[in-house]
Amino acid sequence: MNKIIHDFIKEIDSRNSHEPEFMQAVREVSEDLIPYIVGQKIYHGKNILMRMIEPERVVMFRVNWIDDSGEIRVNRGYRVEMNSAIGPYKGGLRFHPTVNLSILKFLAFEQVFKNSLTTLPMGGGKGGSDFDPKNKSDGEVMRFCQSFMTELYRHIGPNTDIPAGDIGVGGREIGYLFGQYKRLKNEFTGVLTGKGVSWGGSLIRPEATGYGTVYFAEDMLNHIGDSIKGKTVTISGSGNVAQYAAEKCIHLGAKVLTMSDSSGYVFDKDGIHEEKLNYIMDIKNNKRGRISDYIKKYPKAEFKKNKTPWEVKCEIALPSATQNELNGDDAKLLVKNGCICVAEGANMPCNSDAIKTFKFNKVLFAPGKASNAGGVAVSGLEMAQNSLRYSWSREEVDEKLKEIMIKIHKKCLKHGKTKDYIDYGKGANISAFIKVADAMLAQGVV
Ligand code: NDP
Ligand code: 2IT
Repeated sequence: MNKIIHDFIKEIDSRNSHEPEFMQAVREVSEDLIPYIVGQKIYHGKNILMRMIEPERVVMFRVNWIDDSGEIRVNRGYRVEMNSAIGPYKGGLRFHPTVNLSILKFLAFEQVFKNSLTTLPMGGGKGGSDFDPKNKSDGEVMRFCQSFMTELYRHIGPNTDIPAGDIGVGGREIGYLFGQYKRLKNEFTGVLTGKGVSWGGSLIRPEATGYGTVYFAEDMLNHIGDSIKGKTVTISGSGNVAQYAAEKCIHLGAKVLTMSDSSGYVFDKDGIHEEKLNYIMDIKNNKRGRISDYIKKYPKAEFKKNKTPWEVKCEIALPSATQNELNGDDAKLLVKNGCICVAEGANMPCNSDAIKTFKFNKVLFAPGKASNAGGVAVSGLEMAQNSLRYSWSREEVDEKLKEIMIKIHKKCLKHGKTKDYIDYGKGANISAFIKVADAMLAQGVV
């Protein structure tokens, strides 16, 4: 078996060796899937995984825009349309200076599996740009978004490809992107999700990824007769996912000890309670400031410059910032300090060594494609509401989100349960694969 996996990875690597994040995601999935596929007559010998690894289409384009000083700027835009077997391409847009094809292909590949797990009819895609929205004026962000959409609009549509937010793309950016799409097409459709509630957005969409991650952690703990209530939690990031993960932890009676950004983390041993979290939301969302501003208002807390939160003793860790932000040494420290549960709010935040450490030590570990699927799931519910020309209440959407997270948990159990451990990664990969592979087989070699 190891040889089959090795040869397969070697072949994929020969085509994608310059794409380390993409190869990392492919390797993790292949190690779970190849042993499964080999034992299944209907999938074996059909090159099905190879077909899933190759994007159906990638578009790359120039994005010119003019900054406030009148200078012409050039960025690169992308959309990776990975797989449309079970529905139109669906996935976020990331605006961050580190964005490149490797990162977007890894995100699009993971998205295919994640979207399959949600039970909703969505294929997978991802896009974005190396544009950095930090320290840009609203006018600059608007002009960039308009220029980006002026090319992207011809590749997307409410039944073709439906982008949403990700790092650096929140409500403001979705608004500017939607405005430009509507103007170019003269159509008011659900072509993007994460829209404002008064213009086609869904209640609970901003909260969905963070809430869903915590619901999933609670499902894992409930399964072993435990719960989040009273537990200590470390969270990384202080953006959309981290903020609402923190909010749900607080609602469920846990104590949130940390939040972070790319300059370091804050440690508040008294717990980041609701009022403190509101302050963080104001700093990050309205003032577009830094997490270090927290200690100006709460001087009893500490700011650890250029450090990550994993050195803080906790029972639950929710990495919710970015890929590969938690490595093998971090994982060892978390285990040593008594951490029993890790749910990924971000995409691939734990590197391969970290995952191995968690599995070896039988820590409950949820991969992002399962635990952070609540965001895209509510995007799917936003699409459904747009098609119905109707909107559901907060309670209705939250209830549907909870049900979806429970269903994902059950799917992971079905294929991930071993004698004394639940391998949520394997369970998620196999469950997600079956739905996509069956659809691909039914649709022929296309
Ligand atoms: P935001 O842009 O709202 O926030 C990102 C946060 O992560 C910020 O605190 C940011 O800090 C930090 N961060 C970004 N890059 C780095 C880095 N290289 N090192 C350290 N910290 C970093 O993004 P989201 O909260 O939406 O996304 C966070 C993660 O969750 C991503 O992995 C995304 O793919 C994933 N995700 C998002 C979903 C969504 O619905 N938004 C759905 C599912 C997953 P700083 O401000 O300093 O850059
Ligand atoms: O990674 C993700 O799932 C997202 N950024 C959300 C995608 C979406 O279409 O809502």
